[in-house]
Amino acid sequence: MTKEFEQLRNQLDDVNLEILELINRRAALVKDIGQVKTRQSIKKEFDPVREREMLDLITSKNTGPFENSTIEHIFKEIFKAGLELQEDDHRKALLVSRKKKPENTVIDIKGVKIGNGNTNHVFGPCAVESYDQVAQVAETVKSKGLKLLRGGAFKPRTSPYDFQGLGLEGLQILKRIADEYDLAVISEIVTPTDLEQANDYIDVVQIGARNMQNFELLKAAGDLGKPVLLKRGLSATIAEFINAAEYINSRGNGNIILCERGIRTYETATRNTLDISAVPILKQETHLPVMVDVTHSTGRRDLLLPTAKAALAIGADGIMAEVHPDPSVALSDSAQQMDIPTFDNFYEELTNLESRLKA
Ligand SMILES: [Mn+2]
Repeated sequence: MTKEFEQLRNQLDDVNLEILELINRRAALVKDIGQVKTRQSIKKEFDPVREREMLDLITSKNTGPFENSTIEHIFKEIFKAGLELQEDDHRKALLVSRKKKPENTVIDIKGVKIGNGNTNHVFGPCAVESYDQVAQVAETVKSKGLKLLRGGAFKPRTSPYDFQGLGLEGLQILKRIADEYDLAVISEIVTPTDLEQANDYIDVVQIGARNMQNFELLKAAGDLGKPVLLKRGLSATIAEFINAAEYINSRGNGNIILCERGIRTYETATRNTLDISAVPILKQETHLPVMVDVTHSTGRRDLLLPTAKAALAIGADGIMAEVHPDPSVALSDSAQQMDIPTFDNFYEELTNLESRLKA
Protein backbone atom coordinates (compact mmCIF):
# COMPACT_ATOMS: atom_id res chain seq x y z
CA MET A 1 0.00 0.00 0.00
CA THR A 2 1.42 3.39 -0.97
CA LYS A 3 1.67 6.12 1.59
CA GLU A 4 -0.68 8.34 -0.40
CA PHE A 5 -3.34 5.61 -0.51
CA GLU A 6 -3.12 5.09 3.22
CA GLN A 7 -3.43 8.82 3.89
CA LEU A 8 -6.56 9.06 1.74
CA ARG A 9 -8.07 6.11 3.57
CA ASN A 10 -7.34 7.73 6.90
CA GLN A 11 -9.00 10.93 5.71
CA LEU A 12 -12.04 8.91 4.67
CA ASP A 13 -12.25 7.40 8.16
CA ASP A 14 -12.11 10.90 9.64
CA VAL A 15 -14.90 12.14 7.35
CA ASN A 16 -17.04 9.09 8.28
CA LEU A 17 -16.66 9.96 11.95
CA GLU A 18 -17.51 13.59 11.25
CA ILE A 19 -20.67 12.53 9.41
CA LEU A 20 -21.51 10.24 12.32
CA GLU A 21 -21.12 13.08 14.78
CA LEU A 22 -23.21 15.39 12.61
CA ILE A 23 -26.11 12.97 12.07
CA ASN A 24 -26.23 12.26 15.79
CA ARG A 25 -26.17 15.99 16.49
CA ARG A 26 -29.07 16.29 14.05
CA ALA A 27 -30.90 13.45 15.87
CA ALA A 28 -30.49 15.24 19.20
CA LEU A 29 -31.99 18.41 17.67
CA VAL A 30 -34.92 16.41 16.25
CA LYS A 31 -35.59 15.01 19.73
CA ASP A 32 -35.48 18.51 21.24
CA ILE A 33 -37.97 19.68 18.62
CA GLY A 34 -40.20 16.70 19.48
CA GLN A 35 -40.20 17.71 23.15
CA VAL A 36 -41.03 21.34 22.35
CA LYS A 37 -43.89 20.12 20.12
CA THR A 38 -45.21 17.92 22.97
CA ARG A 39 -45.04 20.83 25.43
CA GLN A 40 -46.90 23.09 23.02
CA SER A 41 -49.34 20.26 22.09
CA ILE A 42 -48.34 20.47 18.42
CA LYS A 43 -49.00 17.35 16.38
CA LYS A 44 -45.78 15.42 15.81
CA GLU A 45 -46.62 13.87 12.46
CA PHE A 46 -44.60 14.09 9.31
CA ASP A 47 -44.73 17.62 7.84
CA PRO A 48 -44.31 17.39 4.03
CA VAL A 49 -44.06 21.19 3.52
CA ARG A 50 -41.20 21.50 5.99
CA GLU A 51 -39.45 18.48 4.45
CA ARG A 52 -39.71 19.98 0.96
CA GLU A 53 -38.21 23.29 2.23
CA MET A 54 -35.27 21.46 3.79
CA LEU A 55 -34.61 19.42 0.64
CA ASP A 56 -34.81 22.52 -1.59
CA LEU A 57 -32.31 24.39 0.58
CA ILE A 58 -29.91 21.43 0.57
CA THR A 59 -30.06 20.81 -3.20
CA SER A 60 -29.72 24.54 -3.93
CA LYS A 61 -26.34 24.45 -2.18
CA ASN A 62 -25.26 21.16 -3.78
CA THR A 63 -22.10 21.60 -5.89
CA GLY A 64 -21.54 17.91 -6.66
CA PRO A 65 -20.13 15.47 -7.50
CA PHE A 66 -23.42 13.90 -6.26
CA GLU A 67 -26.54 14.49 -8.38
CA ASN A 68 -29.41 16.30 -6.63
CA SER A 69 -31.54 13.15 -6.82
CA THR A 70 -28.89 11.18 -4.93
CA ILE A 71 -28.55 13.90 -2.30
CA GLU A 72 -32.36 13.99 -1.87
CA HIS A 73 -32.42 10.21 -1.44
CA ILE A 74 -29.70 10.27 1.24
CA PHE A 75 -31.30 13.13 3.16
CA LYS A 76 -34.76 11.57 3.01
CA GLU A 77 -33.32 8.52 4.80
CA ILE A 78 -31.80 10.79 7.45
CA PHE A 79 -35.14 12.61 7.88
CA LYS A 80 -36.99 9.31 8.16
CA ALA A 81 -34.61 8.05 10.86
CA GLY A 82 -35.21 11.27 12.81
CA LEU A 83 -38.99 10.84 12.64
CA GLU A 84 -38.70 7.24 13.81
CA LEU A 85 -36.71 8.47 16.78
CA GLN A 86 -39.60 10.76 17.78
CA GLU A 87 -42.04 7.86 17.42
CA ASP A 88 -39.84 5.63 19.61
CA ASP A 89 -39.92 8.26 22.32
CA HIS A 90 -43.69 8.35 21.99
CA ARG A 91 -43.99 4.56 22.29
CA LYS A 92 -41.69 4.56 25.29
CA ALA A 93 -44.10 6.93 26.97
CA LEU A 94 -47.13 4.55 26.83
CA LEU A 95 -48.18 3.82 30.40
CA VAL A 96 -49.11 0.22 29.60
CA SER A 97 -45.75 -0.51 27.97
CA ARG A 98 -43.10 -2.66 29.54
CA LYS A 99 -40.57 0.03 28.63
CA LYS A 100 -42.39 2.35 31.02
CA LYS A 101 -42.87 -0.25 33.77
CA PRO A 102 -40.74 -3.43 33.55
CA GLU A 103 -42.45 -5.39 36.35
CA ASN A 104 -45.75 -7.27 35.84
CA THR A 105 -48.98 -5.60 36.91
CA VAL A 106 -50.70 -7.81 39.48
CA ILE A 107 -54.43 -7.18 39.96
CA ASP A 108 -56.15 -8.09 43.21
CA ILE A 109 -59.77 -9.15 42.74
CA LYS A 110 -61.33 -10.13 46.07
CA GLY A 111 -57.99 -11.60 47.14
CA VAL A 112 -57.26 -13.40 43.85
CA LYS A 113 -54.04 -12.18 42.28
CA ILE A 114 -54.08 -11.94 38.48
CA GLY A 115 -50.76 -11.61 36.67
CA ASN A 116 -48.40 -12.87 39.40
CA GLY A 117 -47.36 -15.97 37.43
CA ASN A 118 -50.16 -18.25 38.66
CA THR A 119 -53.12 -18.85 36.38
CA ASN A 120 -56.66 -17.75 37.20
CA HIS A 121 -59.53 -18.65 34.95
CA VAL A 122 -62.88 -17.03 34.25
CA PHE A 123 -65.86 -19.31 33.61
CA GLY A 124 -69.58 -18.76 33.45
CA PRO A 125 -72.55 -18.55 31.14
CA CYS A 126 -72.58 -16.37 28.04
CA ALA A 127 -75.66 -14.53 29.28
CA VAL A 128 -77.38 -14.29 32.65
CA GLU A 129 -80.79 -15.86 31.98
CA SER A 130 -82.06 -16.60 35.50
CA TYR A 131 -80.87 -16.91 39.09
CA ASP A 132 -81.04 -20.72 38.96
CA GLN A 133 -79.08 -20.95 35.71
CA VAL A 134 -76.21 -18.81 37.05
CA ALA A 135 -76.32 -20.49 40.48
CA GLN A 136 -75.74 -23.93 38.94
CA VAL A 137 -72.58 -22.71 37.21
CA ALA A 138 -71.48 -20.78 40.32
CA GLU A 139 -71.80 -23.99 42.35
CA THR A 140 -69.46 -25.83 39.94
CA VAL A 141 -66.97 -22.96 39.76
CA LYS A 142 -66.91 -22.69 43.56
CA SER A 143 -66.45 -26.48 43.99
CA LYS A 144 -63.23 -26.29 41.98
CA GLY A 145 -61.81 -23.61 44.25
CA LEU A 146 -62.18 -20.99 41.54
CA LYS A 147 -63.18 -17.41 42.31
CA LEU A 148 -64.01 -15.63 39.05
CA LEU A 149 -67.44 -15.96 37.43
CA ARG A 150 -68.56 -14.34 34.22
CA GLY A 151 -72.07 -13.65 32.95
CA GLY A 152 -73.47 -11.20 30.42
CA ALA A 153 -76.27 -8.82 31.42
CA PHE A 154 -75.91 -6.42 28.49
CA LYS A 155 -75.39 -8.42 25.31
CA PRO A 156 -74.25 -6.56 22.19
CA ARG A 157 -75.49 -8.95 19.51
CA THR A 158 -74.90 -9.00 15.79
CA SER A 159 -78.66 -8.97 15.15
CA PRO A 160 -80.94 -6.48 16.94
CA TYR A 161 -83.58 -9.24 17.12
CA ASP A 162 -81.33 -11.60 19.15
CA PHE A 163 -81.57 -11.78 22.97
CA GLN A 164 -80.13 -8.50 24.30
CA GLY A 165 -79.63 -9.57 27.93
CA LEU A 166 -81.53 -8.90 31.18
CA GLY A 167 -79.75 -5.59 31.82
CA LEU A 168 -79.95 -4.33 35.40
CA GLU A 169 -81.86 -7.42 36.50
CA GLY A 170 -78.92 -9.50 35.23
CA LEU A 171 -76.46 -7.43 37.27
CA GLN A 172 -78.65 -7.90 40.37
CA ILE A 173 -78.59 -11.67 39.87
CA LEU A 174 -74.79 -11.59 39.55
CA LYS A 175 -74.47 -9.54 42.75
CA ARG A 176 -76.66 -11.98 44.68
CA ILE A 177 -74.59 -14.91 43.37
CA ALA A 178 -71.30 -13.14 44.23
CA ASP A 179 -72.48 -12.61 47.81
CA GLU A 180 -73.94 -16.08 48.32
CA TYR A 181 -71.01 -18.00 46.81
CA ASP A 182 -68.23 -15.56 47.71
CA LEU A 183 -67.21 -15.18 44.08
CA ALA A 184 -66.01 -12.19 42.06
CA VAL A 185 -68.20 -11.39 39.06
CA ILE A 186 -67.25 -10.08 35.63
CA SER A 187 -69.80 -8.60 33.29
CA GLU A 188 -69.78 -6.58 30.12
CA ILE A 189 -70.91 -2.96 30.23
CA VAL A 190 -71.66 -1.14 26.98
CA THR A 191 -72.33 2.50 27.84
CA PRO A 192 -70.65 5.05 30.17
CA THR A 193 -73.97 5.68 31.98
CA ASP A 194 -74.45 1.97 32.75
CA LEU A 195 -70.90 1.85 34.16
CA GLU A 196 -71.77 3.94 37.20
CA GLN A 197 -74.81 1.83 37.95
CA ALA A 198 -72.83 -1.39 37.45
CA ASN A 199 -70.23 -0.25 39.98
CA ASP A 200 -72.44 -1.46 42.85
CA TYR A 201 -73.01 -4.91 41.36
CA ILE A 202 -69.86 -6.27 39.72
CA ASP A 203 -66.16 -6.72 40.57
CA VAL A 204 -64.65 -6.49 37.08
CA VAL A 205 -65.95 -4.48 34.14
CA GLN A 206 -65.66 -6.23 30.81
CA ILE A 207 -65.30 -4.12 27.69
CA GLY A 208 -66.23 -6.34 24.78
CA ALA A 209 -64.65 -6.82 21.38
CA ARG A 210 -67.23 -4.62 19.65
CA ASN A 211 -66.49 -1.76 22.03
CA MET A 212 -62.69 -1.99 22.09
CA GLN A 213 -62.44 1.37 20.32
CA ASN A 214 -65.42 2.99 22.03
CA PHE A 215 -63.15 5.68 23.39
CA GLU A 216 -65.73 7.38 25.61
CA LEU A 217 -66.48 4.02 27.27
CA LEU A 218 -62.74 3.34 27.72
CA LYS A 219 -62.24 6.75 29.34
CA ALA A 220 -65.25 6.24 31.62
CA ALA A 221 -63.91 2.81 32.66
CA GLY A 222 -60.60 4.48 33.43
CA ASP A 223 -62.36 7.08 35.60
CA LEU A 224 -64.38 4.41 37.45
CA GLY A 225 -61.19 2.82 38.75
CA LYS A 226 -62.53 -0.75 38.93
CA PRO A 227 -60.49 -3.59 37.28
CA VAL A 228 -61.25 -3.89 33.57
CA LEU A 229 -61.11 -6.93 31.32
CA LEU A 230 -60.57 -5.54 27.84
CA LYS A 231 -61.22 -7.80 24.86
CA ARG A 232 -59.42 -7.38 21.56
CA GLY A 233 -61.59 -5.98 18.75
CA LEU A 234 -62.72 -8.25 15.91
CA SER A 235 -60.35 -6.63 13.42
CA ALA A 236 -57.98 -4.81 15.75
CA THR A 237 -54.22 -4.98 15.36
CA ILE A 238 -52.14 -5.56 18.46
CA ALA A 239 -51.02 -1.90 18.36
CA GLU A 240 -54.68 -0.75 18.33
CA PHE A 241 -55.45 -3.14 21.20
CA ILE A 242 -52.56 -1.73 23.26
CA ASN A 243 -53.68 1.83 22.55
CA ALA A 244 -57.21 0.97 23.67
CA ALA A 245 -55.75 -0.22 27.01
CA GLU A 246 -53.76 3.02 27.15
CA TYR A 247 -57.05 5.00 27.07
CA ILE A 248 -58.07 3.29 30.33
CA ASN A 249 -54.64 3.63 31.93
CA SER A 250 -54.34 7.29 30.89
CA ARG A 251 -57.27 8.05 33.24
CA GLY A 252 -55.38 6.61 36.20
CA ASN A 253 -56.69 3.03 36.15
CA GLY A 254 -53.91 0.53 35.48
CA ASN A 255 -55.87 -2.55 36.58
CA ILE A 256 -56.44 -3.93 33.10
CA ILE A 257 -56.57 -7.55 31.92
CA LEU A 258 -56.08 -7.96 28.17
CA CYS A 259 -58.10 -10.73 26.54
CA GLU A 260 -57.31 -12.25 23.15
CA ARG A 261 -60.59 -13.49 21.70
CA GLY A 262 -59.83 -14.23 18.06
CA ILE A 263 -59.72 -11.95 15.05
CA ARG A 264 -61.51 -11.91 11.72
CA THR A 265 -59.61 -13.61 8.90
CA TYR A 266 -60.56 -15.43 5.69
CA GLU A 267 -60.76 -18.74 7.60
CA THR A 268 -64.27 -20.08 8.11
CA ALA A 269 -63.53 -23.35 9.96
CA THR A 270 -63.61 -21.43 13.23
CA ARG A 271 -65.81 -18.49 14.21
CA ASN A 272 -62.72 -16.27 14.47
CA THR A 273 -59.01 -17.05 14.20
CA LEU A 274 -57.35 -17.36 17.59
CA ASP A 275 -54.19 -15.27 17.35
CA ILE A 276 -52.16 -17.31 19.81
CA SER A 277 -48.94 -15.38 19.13
CA ALA A 278 -50.67 -12.23 20.41
CA VAL A 279 -50.21 -13.64 23.94
CA PRO A 280 -46.39 -13.52 24.11
CA ILE A 281 -46.34 -10.28 22.07
CA LEU A 282 -48.71 -8.57 24.53
CA LYS A 283 -46.68 -9.94 27.47
CA GLN A 284 -43.50 -8.52 25.94
CA GLU A 285 -44.93 -5.16 24.90
CA THR A 286 -47.03 -4.51 28.02
CA HIS A 287 -46.87 -5.30 31.74
CA LEU A 288 -50.56 -6.32 31.86
CA PRO A 289 -51.99 -9.81 32.47
CA VAL A 290 -53.23 -11.58 29.32
CA MET A 291 -56.11 -14.04 29.13
CA VAL A 292 -57.42 -16.11 26.23
CA ASP A 293 -61.12 -16.48 25.49
CA VAL A 294 -61.39 -19.92 23.84
CA THR A 295 -65.20 -19.81 23.44
CA HIS A 296 -65.55 -16.81 21.13
CA SER A 297 -62.27 -17.31 19.27
CA THR A 298 -63.10 -20.83 18.12
CA GLY A 299 -66.90 -20.92 18.32
CA ARG A 300 -66.50 -24.70 18.53
CA ARG A 301 -66.91 -26.87 21.60
CA ASP A 302 -64.45 -29.50 20.27
CA LEU A 303 -61.66 -26.91 20.10
CA LEU A 304 -62.03 -25.44 23.58
CA LEU A 305 -59.63 -27.83 25.30
CA PRO A 306 -56.83 -27.90 22.70
CA THR A 307 -56.80 -24.10 22.34
CA ALA A 308 -56.92 -23.61 26.12
CA LYS A 309 -53.90 -25.93 26.43
CA ALA A 310 -52.07 -23.94 23.76
CA ALA A 311 -52.87 -20.70 25.61
CA LEU A 312 -51.44 -22.00 28.89
CA ALA A 313 -48.35 -23.41 27.17
CA ILE A 314 -47.64 -20.08 25.49
CA GLY A 315 -47.85 -18.15 28.76
CA ALA A 316 -51.42 -16.84 29.18
CA ASP A 317 -52.39 -15.75 32.70
CA GLY A 318 -55.75 -17.46 32.40
CA ILE A 319 -58.49 -18.90 30.24
CA MET A 320 -61.98 -17.58 29.70
CA ALA A 321 -64.66 -20.03 28.61
CA GLU A 322 -68.44 -20.24 28.72
CA VAL A 323 -70.33 -22.82 30.76
CA HIS A 324 -74.11 -23.30 30.77
CA PRO A 325 -76.22 -25.89 32.64
CA ASP A 326 -78.06 -26.74 29.41
CA PRO A 327 -76.35 -25.19 26.37
CA SER A 328 -78.91 -26.51 23.90
CA VAL A 329 -81.51 -24.11 25.30
CA ALA A 330 -79.10 -21.20 25.96
CA LEU A 331 -80.37 -17.85 24.73
CA SER A 332 -76.97 -17.04 23.16
CA ASP A 333 -73.86 -18.92 22.00
CA SER A 334 -75.57 -22.28 22.37
CA ALA A 335 -73.17 -24.00 19.93
CA GLN A 336 -70.01 -23.41 21.93
CA GLN A 337 -70.89 -23.34 25.63
CA MET A 338 -69.93 -26.37 27.70
CA ASP A 339 -72.43 -28.25 29.83
CA ILE A 340 -71.29 -29.03 33.37
CA PRO A 341 -69.96 -32.61 32.82
CA THR A 342 -68.00 -31.39 29.76
CA PHE A 343 -66.67 -28.51 31.84
CA ASP A 344 -65.62 -30.91 34.64
CA ASN A 345 -63.54 -32.87 32.14
CA PHE A 346 -62.20 -29.70 30.49
CA TYR A 347 -61.06 -28.33 33.83
CA GLU A 348 -59.48 -31.59 34.93
CA GLU A 349 -57.45 -31.81 31.72
CA LEU A 350 -56.42 -28.18 32.07
CA THR A 351 -55.19 -28.58 35.64
CA ASN A 352 -53.30 -31.75 34.62
CA LEU A 353 -51.48 -29.76 31.97
CA GLU A 354 -50.79 -26.93 34.41
CA SER A 355 -49.13 -29.26 36.90
CA ARG A 356 -47.03 -30.76 34.08
CA LEU A 357 -46.01 -27.27 32.90
CA LYS A 358 -44.93 -26.35 36.43
CA ALA A 359 -42.97 -29.58 36.99
MN1 LIG B 1 -70.84 -15.62 24.51
